[in-house]
Amino acid sequence: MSVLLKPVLYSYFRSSCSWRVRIALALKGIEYDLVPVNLIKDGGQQLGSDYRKVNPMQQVPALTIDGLKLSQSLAIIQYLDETRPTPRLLPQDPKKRAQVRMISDHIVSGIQPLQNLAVLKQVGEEKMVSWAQHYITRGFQALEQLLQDTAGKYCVEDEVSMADLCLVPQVYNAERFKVDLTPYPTITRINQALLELEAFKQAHPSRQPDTPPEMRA
Ligand SMILES: N[C@@H](CCC(=O)N[C@@H](CS)C(=O)NCC(=O)O)C(=O)O
Repeated sequence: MSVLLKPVLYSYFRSSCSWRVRIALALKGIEYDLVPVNLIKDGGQQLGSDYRKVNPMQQVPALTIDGLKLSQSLAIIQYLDETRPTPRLLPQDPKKRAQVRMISDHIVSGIQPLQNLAVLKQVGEEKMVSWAQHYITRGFQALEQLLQDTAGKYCVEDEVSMADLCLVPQVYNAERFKVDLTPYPTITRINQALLELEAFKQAHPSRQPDTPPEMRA
């Protein structure tokens, strides 16, 4: 029965983790309903008891689909790819697939968690920006180097992959924290190429149902 219901994505317009999943849904042409979870309003709607039932970790995104309740953006993207394989987001070739996972994990485990809202709150207002800049810079220096071995038009050769879904939102975060991107020409080039694609435009924070009017494009 539940398989017939439309998927529901719990998302915040500016959340990079939600954005990864929105791109996957757009690329695969999967229709869904969106439930906005405002990470700032009311002290953070992700922290409320209702949302805790959806994702006990109190983070977005979460996706209900095929009778499942999933959190963790990479688990969601990989489930979508295994059940709705067109277009593929993980290459068939194990070597390329390993590179896609390496870059995805590099961003998702090695950079983003260090500038997550809950972490920045602990770091404190005064040090927040320099902290985020430090870890994004450290991660981007390594990423720029990794991409020398893997990149074509996109992160891994010329097919859009899960790694690209992680890259674009992370660059957006870097720009928000005013990280100088000039030392990363490969990251910048790939980001620009991806932002030209319709699915990336549709999933952009400036075009979400919960985007505030002043941030709409
Ligand atoms: N590993 C998780 C991370 C999720 C995550 O960090 N979500 C952020 C937004 S991008 C969040 O909900 N933060 C809320 C908070 O820190 O209170 C994933 O990939 O889905």
